[in-house]
Amino acid sequence: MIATPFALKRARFPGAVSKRLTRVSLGPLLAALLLLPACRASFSSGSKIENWRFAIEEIQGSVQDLYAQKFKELIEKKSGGKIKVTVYPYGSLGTSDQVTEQLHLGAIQFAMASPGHLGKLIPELQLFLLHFIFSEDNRVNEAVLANSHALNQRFAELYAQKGLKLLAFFPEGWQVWTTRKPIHVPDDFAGLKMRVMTSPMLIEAYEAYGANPTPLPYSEVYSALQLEMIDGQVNPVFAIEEMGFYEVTDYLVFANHAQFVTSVASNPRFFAALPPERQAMVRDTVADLNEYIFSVQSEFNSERLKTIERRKPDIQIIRLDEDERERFRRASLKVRDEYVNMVGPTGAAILDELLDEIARAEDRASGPS
Ligand code: 6CS
Repeated sequence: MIATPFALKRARFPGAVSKRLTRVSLGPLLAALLLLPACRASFSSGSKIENWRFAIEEIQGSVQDLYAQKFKELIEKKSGGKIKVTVYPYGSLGTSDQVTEQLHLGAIQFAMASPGHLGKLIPELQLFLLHFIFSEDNRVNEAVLANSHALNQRFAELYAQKGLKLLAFFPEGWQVWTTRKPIHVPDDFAGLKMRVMTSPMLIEAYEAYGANPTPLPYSEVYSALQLEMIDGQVNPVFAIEEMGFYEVTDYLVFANHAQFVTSVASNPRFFAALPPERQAMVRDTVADLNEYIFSVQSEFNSERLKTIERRKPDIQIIRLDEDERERFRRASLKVRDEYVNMVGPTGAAILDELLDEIARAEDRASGPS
């Protein structure tokens, strides 16, 4: 395999046994898949059927899974059965970085790629990892993510430069801290080993609060919590429930400091070779999925909080008040400067444009209807 910037040194915990890892056992299909020609055609009753592979970064039943399953249903229907979409849940093809690499190489045609990991390859993407950027009104965020020029046009170019085709961004819910101690102000993070995704900006984001951030792939988080090699982690509620992180934590802390945002991407050579009507079919399908996936994440995040409370009645839920949030917001501001230093003028311009778009979307949302 060629050397690419996707290579990631993974922290390991020898001997760690986790039931979560059995759900996300890594890589068994990987080698076989890479041997298959991309987009293999098969014959059924004399008609040619194209196979499209779609890898996600989450397990079955997750927000990303529902997205990919709906994409599959719509594409298979719209193509009159001439296209078959196979969805690969997290673990079947490896970590997020490995999935991105397979997309880049053309072994798969579609994948989810979250800025929390993809920011290593496209540093500007790390603006999604800055805190207190997005609106507190998630409907505003949904509209901005779907329509933003800063995000959809400017990032399309940056993805293309790295051999990826950006199709869409969508939110998966508020990031929630899970910890073994209460958190109310930045000082409460002092020395806390917080697992973060693997993009470097997240290290800066949590160092700003005095924490000791520890990047790890998703598949290793449960065991690391269980073995107390980390003190906490951060993810939306639906993921905290389905990955079982709540089982090995005492506090869920809601600061509404950041949305978990992901992107849907395709292989550019595959996409460019599609006939125009199929390209349009993919674009229309992705556009149609915005509203659907927003409802899914919203419902999952509220329903699964109830599930967590039912299964673990002694879990402590902390919702930061406005004064507490303001202390975190102030502590986070210097990370915006670090972002600009890290990514340079293109990223700075995208950030400025995005902040302006969010402010205008908030004005529209609060204005007379
Ligand atoms: O924490 C992570 O690494 C993962 N979290 C979610 C909710 N989706 C994918 C991502 O890789």
